[in-house]
Amino acid sequence: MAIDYTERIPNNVELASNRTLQRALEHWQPAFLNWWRELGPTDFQSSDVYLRTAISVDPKGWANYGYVAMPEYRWGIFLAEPEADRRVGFGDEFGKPAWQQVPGEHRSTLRRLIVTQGDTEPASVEQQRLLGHTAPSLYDLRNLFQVNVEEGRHLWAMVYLLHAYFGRDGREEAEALLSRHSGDADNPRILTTFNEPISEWLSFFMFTFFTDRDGKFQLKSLAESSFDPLARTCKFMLTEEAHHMFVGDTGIARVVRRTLEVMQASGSDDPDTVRAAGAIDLPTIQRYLNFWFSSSLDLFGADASSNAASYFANGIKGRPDEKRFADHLALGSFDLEIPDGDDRTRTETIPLRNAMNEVVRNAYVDDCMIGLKHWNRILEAAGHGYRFTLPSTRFRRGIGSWAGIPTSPDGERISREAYEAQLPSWLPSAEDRAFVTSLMVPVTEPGKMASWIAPPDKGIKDRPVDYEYVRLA
Ligand code: BYC
Ligand code: FE
Ligand code: FE
Repeated sequence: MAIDYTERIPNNVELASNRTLQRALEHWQPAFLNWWRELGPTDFQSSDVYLRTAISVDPKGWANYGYVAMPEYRWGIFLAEPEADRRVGFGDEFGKPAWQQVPGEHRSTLRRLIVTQGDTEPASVEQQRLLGHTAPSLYDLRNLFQVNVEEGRHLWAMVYLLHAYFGRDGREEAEALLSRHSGDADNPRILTTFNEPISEWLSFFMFTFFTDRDGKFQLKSLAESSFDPLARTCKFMLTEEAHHMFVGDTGIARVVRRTLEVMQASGSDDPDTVRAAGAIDLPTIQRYLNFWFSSSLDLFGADASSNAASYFANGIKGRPDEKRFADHLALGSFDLEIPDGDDRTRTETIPLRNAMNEVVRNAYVDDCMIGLKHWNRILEAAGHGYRFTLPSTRFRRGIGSWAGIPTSPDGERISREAYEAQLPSWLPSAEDRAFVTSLMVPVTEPGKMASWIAPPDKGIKDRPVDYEYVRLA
């Protein structure tokens, strides 16, 4: 399963043995590169960036590190090793052989899921395209570009499936993935979160923590798919995803550490004093967290979903780490707390399969708590009393039973008037955004950090923090 780097499109799928597919992908390749130049990171295209590139799909030691100019990054097609005699792991077809081709009856569903997954990848690159100009350090600039090139590769992963398994409509969908654009009024990206602007680095860290983590859970669900090429593609994508969440987790931790330093130096935790010292006050960080967490919750879909039930029944999309569940048929039931009347909630019992989105969302919330505890431990160790909290999954929802239902961040139902009056204090205000944006000045001297963020504990791949991670051209 070595990756062939002598080909125009590096791959481990023996692309050279399928001329038609190879030609179709080589035709898409210049369109991708045009998209990268026009909607990928602005400028920096001739800078040398210390990037990792996949060289094998072996879970240990799959990456090579070295300086690369981004347009020369070797985007390619890498699938995890096949599993011998792989079987359908859940749903009505449990135990039958996994599918090496797309079953006709599931073709449009699979295509839709692959397109939705594929759409998020270039969307995130578009959202982040201006951030290079305000990176708080060369270390961070390198991490941004690492995330961007890998999201570009994730697009390749889905485009490969569309071209290889969905014929002409697959090729059309692959083109459409380059023509929808994040935030475009006429032709936006499919999922709401991927149309939100990411114009400063606090949002970037929140996004990589909360939204890339949705990526982790969705990819884990798709890695269970009976459609084996999809499962193998997603398995390998997950190995790249871990770094994206690391960037978010440690990024926020460093912001918190810097804020603590500033508060200790001035002896005050008054937000104005913190801001005057060029750091971000803790309540503002909480408001950004509220925004990106609640937006990312919607990415799991509706809490009661007949789509989710049929994905599961048909073996198309499973639960993350499906093997850890005892019952792969999931014929039980699930209690949902849903709004009732104007001010109450009630419990509704629905078939477990219809609640799969909620099951996965709950696992995601638990995973988010790990980061929260990490940041709170930093506050605690510094003897500070402030604690970050995750808002309730009912708060500010746009999808599912709680969509449009006014609640406080702790999930209490409140009147619409009270909600609208308080929402500006729960989410970043225009003033918060203007302040955070005002801090975004580029720092390009190796090892130096912007005023609002502490240095990382260590560099990348055993390099020192003051390594020249990007050689600016
Ligand atoms: N925004 O029955 P439901 C990543 C629609 S992130 C707008 O639950 P479905 C990454 C939905 O389309 C991972 N619309 O729907 C991260 C449906 O519409 P229709 C991305 C939404 O489709 C960072 C209706 O509401 N991967 O990789 O079964 C950087 C009813 O809902 C939204 C995937 O998403 C929304 N948030 O489930 C880079 C995996 N949510 O059909 C990358 C593939 C729902 O009634 N996608 N709707 O018109 C899926 O598995 C499913 O499409 C979803 C939604 C779980 C997203
Ligand atoms: Fe991705
Ligand atoms: Fe990612």
